[in-house]
Amino acid sequence: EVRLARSRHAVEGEGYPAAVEEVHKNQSEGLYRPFADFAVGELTKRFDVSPLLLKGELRNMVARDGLTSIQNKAFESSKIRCFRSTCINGGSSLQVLNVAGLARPEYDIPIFCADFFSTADRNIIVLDLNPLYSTSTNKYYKEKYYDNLLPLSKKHMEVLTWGGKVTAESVQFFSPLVLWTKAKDQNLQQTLYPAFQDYLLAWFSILDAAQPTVNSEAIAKNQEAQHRYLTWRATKDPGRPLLTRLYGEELSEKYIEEYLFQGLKTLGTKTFLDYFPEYRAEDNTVRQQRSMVGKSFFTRPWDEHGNFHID
Ligand code: BLA
Repeated sequence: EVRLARSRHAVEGEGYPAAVEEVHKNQSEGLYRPFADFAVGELTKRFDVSPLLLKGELRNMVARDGLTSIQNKAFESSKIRCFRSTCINGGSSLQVLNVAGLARPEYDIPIFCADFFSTADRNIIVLDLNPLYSTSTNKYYKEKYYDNLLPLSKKHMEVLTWGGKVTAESVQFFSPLVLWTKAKDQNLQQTLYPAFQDYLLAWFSILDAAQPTVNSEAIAKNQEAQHRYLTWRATKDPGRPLLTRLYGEELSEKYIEEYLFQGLKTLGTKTFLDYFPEYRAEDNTVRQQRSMVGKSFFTRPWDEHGNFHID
C-alpha cells in the first residue's frame, strides 16, 4: 500500500478560496470540494494515514446522467478505522458533501459526521460529532467529549439555526453540539465552512488525545455502537433514494454497504430489526417509514449546558 505524502493535500493558507462562487458556477469542482480538500489535507498532515483502496466499480462511479461527478476518498490509521470523504457535484441542482470519521473500536470517541445536501434553492445540513453512547443517559460520556466543546458550537448555532422538524430517531444519533440547519440565503462559505473546520479539528484533537482501552468488553461495546449506527444509516439514510436514482440499485447498494457505511458487514452480525425491533412489519420485513416514534423536534432539544429537554 502506498503511503500518502504528508503534505500532498495540505491546504495553502487559511479560509475559503475567494473564487469558490465562480468555481461553483463553472461546475468544475463544486460547492463542497474545498471542504473535502480541507478535510483530507488536514487529516493527511496530522495523522499517519494510509489510503483505503476502493474496489472495482466503486473507483470510477459514473452517474446515469453522465454529468454528475463523485469524488470518494478513504483512509485509515492506527487510531482511525475509517475516515472517508465524498463529494458529489451535479452542478447547480445538486451538491453533496458527506464526510464520516470512525475510530477503531479501542476508542469510544464520537463519529465525525458531515452531511450536506444542497440544491439551487435548499440546503439540508447536519454537522456533528455523533455520540457512540447517549449523552442524556450517560453523563460520563457527555462530560468526557462534549461539555468543553459547547462554547465552540454555540457561536455556530447562533448563525446556523435549527432546521426545524427532525425525527426523534435522528435526534438519538445527534449530540448536543449538532448543527442541523436548512440555512437559506446564506453564504455557506462564511457560515458553514468555519463550522466544518472547527468540528473537524475538534474531532482530530479528541483523536490525538485518545488512549486505547484494552478492556475487551469495552472494545466489543464500542464496536457494537458503531455497528448499530452504521446499520441505522445504511437502511434509513434520506440520501438513499437519490443515490439509487444517480447510480442504479445495484451500484448504490454496493456503495452504501462497502463504502459509505463500511463496517456494516464486518463489525457485527446483528440485523436492523435486532437493533430497531419497532420497525418490524407483520411480514417480518423492515417498515418503510423513517420514524416509528412519530415525534418530531421543531426546536433544539438541548439547552446551553447540553442537557436534553423534551418539551
Ligand atoms: C435529508 N439528511 C436529511 C435530513 C437529515 C439528514 C436529518 C432531514 C430530515 C429527514 O428527512 O429525516 C441526515 N439523519 C441525518 C443524519 C442522521 C440522521 C446524519 O438520522 C444520523 C446521524 N444526504 C447524504 C447523502 C445524500 C443526502 C450522501 O448524506 C445524497 C446522496 C441526501 N439528505 C439527503 C436528501 C435529503 C436529506 C436528498 C432530503 C430528503 C427528503 O426531503 O425527503
